Amino acid sequence: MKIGIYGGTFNPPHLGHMEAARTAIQVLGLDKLLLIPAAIPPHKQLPEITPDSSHRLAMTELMADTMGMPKVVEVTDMELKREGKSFTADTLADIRAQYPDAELWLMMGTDMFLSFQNWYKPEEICKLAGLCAFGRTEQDGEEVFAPQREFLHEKFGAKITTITLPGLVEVSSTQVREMLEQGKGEQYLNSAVYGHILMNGLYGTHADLKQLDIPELRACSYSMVRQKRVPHIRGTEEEAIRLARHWGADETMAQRAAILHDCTKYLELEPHKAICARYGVELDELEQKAVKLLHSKTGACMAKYVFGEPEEVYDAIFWHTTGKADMSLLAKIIYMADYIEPNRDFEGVDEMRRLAYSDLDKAMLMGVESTIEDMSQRGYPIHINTQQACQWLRDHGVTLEEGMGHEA
Ligand code: DGI
Ligand code: FE
Ligand code: FE
Repeated sequence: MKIGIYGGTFNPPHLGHMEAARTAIQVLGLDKLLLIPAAIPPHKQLPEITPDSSHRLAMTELMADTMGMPKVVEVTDMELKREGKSFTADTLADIRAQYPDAELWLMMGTDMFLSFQNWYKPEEICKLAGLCAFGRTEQDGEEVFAPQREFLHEKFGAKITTITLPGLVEVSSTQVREMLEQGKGEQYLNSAVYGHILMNGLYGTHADLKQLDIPELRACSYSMVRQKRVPHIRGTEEEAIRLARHWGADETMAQRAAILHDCTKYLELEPHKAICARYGVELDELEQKAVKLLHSKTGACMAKYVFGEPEEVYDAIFWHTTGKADMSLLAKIIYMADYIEPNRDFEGVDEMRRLAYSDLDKAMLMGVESTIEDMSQRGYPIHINTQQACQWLRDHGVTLEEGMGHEA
């Protein structure tokens, strides 16, 4: 097993880090890459604007999640937990103890590689791991690296490999921090990382969360969810805009509701309950225990109270999971967009897509009936609002023609 070790302050983690990580996995053929946010780096003081280490850990996790390789890329808080100065020699000893037979590779940038002899216990590091230095360009690589490689090999018996990062994102964390303070720098960050920074006002950003533009709102939403859900949220956004345009609803409200509709999807039961209690959302017996029914309510609360969205957006998000009797046009659009967005794939989805653009209420009935059928098959209780959504449509003369596998 080959393990890469990539430490740093990740202050903040940016696209350059991600690219280095990706390239290392590929070039070295790593089975695992450990990203290790450092507590206090031995070689420098952290700048004053540095956020709490829990934020650096959270942002590094968001970056790792964005890479979409959960079995390979792992973030560890071992250095943060250890406290005090983070010495690589200690970290490597811990990793070695955990993986006695693994081949370890320590990743570092050019500067670190060129001053390696001044590190704490360099000979010990070389006994535990190979050194993987990444340079910016081919030329800068060989000319500078070759003598140092020879020197470290002679002095410490270092095993060294150098990789060049072809399209390296030319930016440092220092530059990113400076840009963030001036309200820029978004293009050097993963969207979710940028959202985490905005939501917590890190690095001197003073974004008014109630006045965010669309890219900022997306970033905030993505920072709250697992990154594998982002394509679904993006698809729902596109579908909601199309449906709003088609049916004459407010496109911007539809778009913003869709962006936020699942933003609390990964909260645990307790935080859901806390948000509902705080904003006065009462929960019935089923909702008290069915965590899947809560994200629409807490997502609506976030939209209204954190992001300042209007009542219509709150309402559309609030009802997107169960539906209800007599829904607003915007609520129907969000409900359907969630159901038929381009990433959805289930039996009957094409028929539902056709209906959504020809007869919205029929599409709603088909959606609600499919949910009821699906829940029944799994033995889950049908929420009263789901039942009432269905009943209301039928009471208002909505039917599904025969021959579609649904009763009229
Ligand atoms: O959040 P999404 O996955 O995009 O979609 P959604 O908001 O429609 O949530 C779907 C989940 O909600 C799914 O796990 C089933 C659950 N659900 C929807 N209606 C009912 C329900 N669960 C129960 N028990 N009863 C319902 O009526
Ligand atoms: Fe949802
Ligand atoms: Fe959804």
